Amino acid sequence: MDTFPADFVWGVSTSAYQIEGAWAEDGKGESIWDAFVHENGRIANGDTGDVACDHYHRSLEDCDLVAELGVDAYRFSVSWPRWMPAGRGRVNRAGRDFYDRLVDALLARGIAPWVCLYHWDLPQALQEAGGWAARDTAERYADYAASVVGVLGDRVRHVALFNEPNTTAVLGHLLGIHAPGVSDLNAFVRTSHHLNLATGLGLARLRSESSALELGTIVNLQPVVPERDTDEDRQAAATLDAFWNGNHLDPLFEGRYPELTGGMFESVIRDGDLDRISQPLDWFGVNHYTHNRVAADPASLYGASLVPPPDDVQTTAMGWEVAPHALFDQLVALRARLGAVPIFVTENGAAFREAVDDHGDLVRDTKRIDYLSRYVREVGRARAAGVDVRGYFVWSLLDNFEWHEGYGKRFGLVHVDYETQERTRKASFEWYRALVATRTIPDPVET
Ligand code: IFM
Repeated sequence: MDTFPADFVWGVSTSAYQIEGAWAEDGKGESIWDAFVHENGRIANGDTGDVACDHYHRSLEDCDLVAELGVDAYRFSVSWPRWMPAGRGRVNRAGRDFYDRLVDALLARGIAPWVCLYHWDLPQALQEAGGWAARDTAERYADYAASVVGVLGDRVRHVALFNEPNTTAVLGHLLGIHAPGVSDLNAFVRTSHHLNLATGLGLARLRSESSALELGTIVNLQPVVPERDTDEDRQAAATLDAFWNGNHLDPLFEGRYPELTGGMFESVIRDGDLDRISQPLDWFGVNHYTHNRVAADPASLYGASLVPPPDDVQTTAMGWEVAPHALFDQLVALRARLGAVPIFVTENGAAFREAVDDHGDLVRDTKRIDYLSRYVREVGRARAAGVDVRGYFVWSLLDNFEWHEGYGKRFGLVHVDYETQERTRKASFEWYRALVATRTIPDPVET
């Protein structure tokens, strides 16, 4: 179970806004994240992604790091406003060329580029026209997707339509802690549906452009666990599960919304939408970090509140419980839902407090190695149990801008000094390199 076959895909993931910087350079349009981070009080420590890891200017150096890791694949996202500044119409040549060069640089190093078309940075111009709450944004997305694939599709095989539509819907439109900072049930419902619709419209459009593409999409899936064995807590868990997981899984794979939330969508679904959404996928991506404990809470929106893990349970710097078995449970549960669609774990990783040592040559991130070893082992266990998991991507290559948490939370295999932009490999980088080279989970004590 600790050894994986030669064709299992090992990778690392990043996203445009979290690493690129160059937020207003070379004709790039403003994104909702650019606008959001420049509002006072939105982001911890007043951080912004204006510079981030300066990847826009250092992409070749970063491709060298990916090559040194020896991974098979690198998943990055295209910034919609860098590609198409107004969200529609004119393509920004400099932005297009940046991604064109990135793809070539990866291929030249023997790394398969996995392109994600949307990792949360909607063009601000489209937000001003209604954002995801407006149906038209789904149509604009399909045009943008076709534009990217029209340029990169001759060299890229794996394309992800979305990264975590559920995070955009819940954190961005219900809780208001992510861009565009909206907290409104109606906007949430419309956004959720239009993100699903955009997935379906995008899939249909890209299929009509090319039959060589492997098209998939990615949802952040965290099992929801009732805190107590009571009807109330079980109901609370089922409701949160529908809001977080089901609202994006069920329409895709079953052509319907979950029973517990379905009523909310009646006013926004148009005839034929559920057929438009439930297009066949070539693969499905799971981003997974933890599970959530919940208790009934009639005063809260979903009738459920998150319960912190018990004191004796290990948590990451995000406060997320380290619960590797939840990944196994998640993958096994997905098998029944997805049928024959292969699964890739497109994100898994952890932020821990750590420091570059005195010599500045390595970050001894033993907790991350332990976390990754335990989670990868669960992937092996799921495969042994018959789940068709074909790859695993660590989040993330570099420490980066962790959304409303700013730069304080470091997920990278590579430490980034944000003052100097110096990259320092962590012990987990060496550990992952050994895993990829041998296809076998290394013994953590040897690293
Ligand atoms: O950093 C994020 C990423 O952008 C999406 N998935 C979860 C990660 C950790 O929070």
